[in-house]
Amino acid sequence: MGDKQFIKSVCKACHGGCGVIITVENGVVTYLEGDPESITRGTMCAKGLASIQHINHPDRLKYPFKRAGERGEGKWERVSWDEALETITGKMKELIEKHGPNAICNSQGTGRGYNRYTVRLGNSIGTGNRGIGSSHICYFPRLRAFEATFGFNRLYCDYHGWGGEYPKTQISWGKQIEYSSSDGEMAVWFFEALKHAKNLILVDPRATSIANKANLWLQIRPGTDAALALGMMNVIINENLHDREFVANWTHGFDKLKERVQEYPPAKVEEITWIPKEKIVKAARMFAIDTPGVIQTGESLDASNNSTSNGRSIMCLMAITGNVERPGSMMNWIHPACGPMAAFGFEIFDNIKPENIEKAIGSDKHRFLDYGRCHTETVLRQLREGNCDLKMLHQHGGNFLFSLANTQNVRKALLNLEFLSVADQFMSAMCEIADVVLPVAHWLEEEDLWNTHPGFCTRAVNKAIDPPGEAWTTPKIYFEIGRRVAPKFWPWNSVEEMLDYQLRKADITWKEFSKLGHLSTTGKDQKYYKHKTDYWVKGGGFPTATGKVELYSTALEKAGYDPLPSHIEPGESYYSTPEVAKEYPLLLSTGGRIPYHFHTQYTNLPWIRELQPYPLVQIHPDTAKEYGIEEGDWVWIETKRGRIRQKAKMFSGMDPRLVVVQASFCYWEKQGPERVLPSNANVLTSDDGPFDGPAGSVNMRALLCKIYKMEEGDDTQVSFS
Ligand SMILES: Nc1nc2c(c(=O)[nH]1)N[C@H]1C(S)=C(S)[C@@H](COP(=O)(O)OP(=O)(O)OC[C@H]3O[C@@H](n4cnc5c(=O)[nH]c(N)nc54)[C@H](O)[C@@H]3O)O[C@H]1N2
Ligand SMILES: Nc1nc2c(c(=O)[nH]1)N[C@H]1C(S)=C(S)[C@@H](COP(=O)(O)OP(=O)(O)OC[C@H]3O[C@@H](n4cnc5c(=O)[nH]c(N)nc54)[C@H](O)[C@@H]3O)O[C@H]1N2
Ligand code: SF4
Ligand SMILES: [Mo]
Repeated sequence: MGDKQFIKSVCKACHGGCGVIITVENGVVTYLEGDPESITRGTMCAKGLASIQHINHPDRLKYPFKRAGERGEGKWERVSWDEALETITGKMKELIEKHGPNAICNSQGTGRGYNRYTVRLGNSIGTGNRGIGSSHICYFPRLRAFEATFGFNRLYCDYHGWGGEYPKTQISWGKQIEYSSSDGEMAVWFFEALKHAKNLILVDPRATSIANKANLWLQIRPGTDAALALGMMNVIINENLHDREFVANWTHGFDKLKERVQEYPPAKVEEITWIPKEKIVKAARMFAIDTPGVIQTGESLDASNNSTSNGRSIMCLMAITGNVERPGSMMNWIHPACGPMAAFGFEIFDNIKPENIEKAIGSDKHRFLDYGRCHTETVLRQLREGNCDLKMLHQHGGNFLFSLANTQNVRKALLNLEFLSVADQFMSAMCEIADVVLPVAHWLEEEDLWNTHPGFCTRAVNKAIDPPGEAWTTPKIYFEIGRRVAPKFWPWNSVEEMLDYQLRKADITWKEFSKLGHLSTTGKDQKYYKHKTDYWVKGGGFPTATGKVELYSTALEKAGYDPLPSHIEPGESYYSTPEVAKEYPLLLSTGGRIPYHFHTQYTNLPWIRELQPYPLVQIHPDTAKEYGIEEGDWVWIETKRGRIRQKAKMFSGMDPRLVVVQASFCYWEKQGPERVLPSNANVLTSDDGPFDGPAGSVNMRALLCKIYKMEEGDDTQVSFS
């Protein structure tokens, strides 16, 4: 028998976080299992376990390629890493020389644990157009709302009981944590804490898989969350159920918020949200009385043209009930000694000249975008119109042909870039239209630091096997690009030195850390009630301009926006566009995570494909009957933008008017338009606004559509327009 090794690491097959033990036999990964000693207590999911099929997939990209024909023609020439990198960085230097750094955008898809490298590269180049992508519909609106309200960018649900108490009331608000384990809160922690909870309130248009555990389901009309939160605060404040001590000592603008919530009495909120007013009152009382409580918030709140108010109103609800920094409530975790690792990207932010930040495309209209970030839809429109200052995109993971609104328009825009380079593990649809493609290693093949969102834990990603062919790890690719284009900010002699640098404050080297596995601040080491100490402000308080939790946001006011949250109707709805509703009479929501896909990923892995071979659209049985549709029928879903087909899945746990399509379904086995278009939810979405004012978010979860059964033979060829 050959040798057998057990390596501890962290799964990154989603946003990541599960501790894993990898079995390697004779240089081959033969088994993956959860690490019972890790903070995720031995749990893993189908996506993570299917990583064995991912690493061995025959279609993995193994070498760098340069385009040999027209963009998107599919002709490639294999090149050396040197040539690929010189081509990319040569173009960067040429464009900086000619137009300045804002001509370059360096971006990524969803968070995969390497955000800090992406940020550092952008900052080291000095570009104000630091990133396009989906951050404005995913997480950033919430982060910015946290910042505006509390002065720091995140409060997390205290599911851990470290302060001696678990939440008594949990609200799951537009989030399926049980599937998504996202934004720093893992399903395993949520379920553990639920055992200790008295109440679970579900705020979701659908009865999700945890609905049977909830004592109250608020079946909300998509896109009306701010109205609900304001309505709940109306009840709480008018019934004097708010935490008077916390409000008096630690908040700013309570009187103004009190005035604002008078515009949202439960009867009116019922009309807006379609939730019976009795339930709104019941939820408000439950959350205010049965404390401590937590609210886990999800992406649906961000993918809305009212994203800032969605986030802010829920945060005000946390604050007026005193559910801040108290054991069992919402917590800002203390960072471990190696916190500076997360700052690796932002520590050189000053390298971007203020005038370049000011010129970030679209940031004049959406002034609450992340620092030095441009507005994606504005950039793409300018590119299509041929008048864009941005000329080059270097993209590391992510696939905008699936993730951004209005796929046909996105593709046209990307083709108008002067230069596009993409790093990926497969020849994705975005790689297909690139000039240079770089092959990337999988997490089982790399060494890196891993910081989970909550920031109380940093872990080591340890390499189990070599990458295929000439694929390189993510840190190595960034390091090699960085040192060529901005050597001052990438001064290390090796990747290992760069990892050591990130760990310097913890006084530990990468080699030592790799063996140790993690650095965490958990249990009694966590500090609660930090606002009562000198932690943020000497003498106590929160790090905002007023030193208080800003119910009334001075930052939003200064930027010229409404300082208080309010309801804004979705851009396309029965009420805002009744004329569109005549032709498109059903409500459309796109997205809602499923357990075994990660956006476009894993439909090419046999184990995963077997679990669900086709994309599924959820339709209420009454509606299906009306349209002559049966379980398993192929159905066309059509909006003003286009149409797609998915298979009907009967689902009675939602309003009969609602249709929910699966997002990001990729036919990896096909090429060109047949891979991208047939079932892609973003063929249906609009890139035309209205956008959220401060954050520029697009609505993905509240649109209008029509549906009809696909006749036999009607699976027409699709083409790029
Ligand atoms: N398995 C898996 N996990 C993932 C991902 C994945 O693709 N697959 N993606 C990752 C990423 S990038 C993200 S951002 C997260 C997202 O994960 P979550 O934030 O958990 O979001 P979703 O599951 O998309 O949606 C959660 C719920 O919102 C409901 N919903 C829809 N519209 C509304 C609305 O207007 N109001 C309210 N209150 N609810 C609404 C949906 O019915 C759904 O049940 O998941 C991450 N984790
Ligand atoms: N209609 C609609 N649209 C949505 C959503 C929705 O719910 N509805 N969700 C939105 C959200 S929340 C998000 S975050 C986006 C996600 O959208 P993206 O992040 O843009 O999309 P992904 O499909 O996750 O990108 C996957 C690509 O990254 C590659 N990849 C995977 N791992 C790595 C890696 O480690 N390194 C590199 N270089 N490449 C890698 C994969 O091979 C694949 O080609 O989609 C958004 N778009
Ligand atoms: S939830 Fe699944 S994919 Fe995500 S880190 Fe855990 S095992 Fe990996
Ligand atoms: Mo996301």
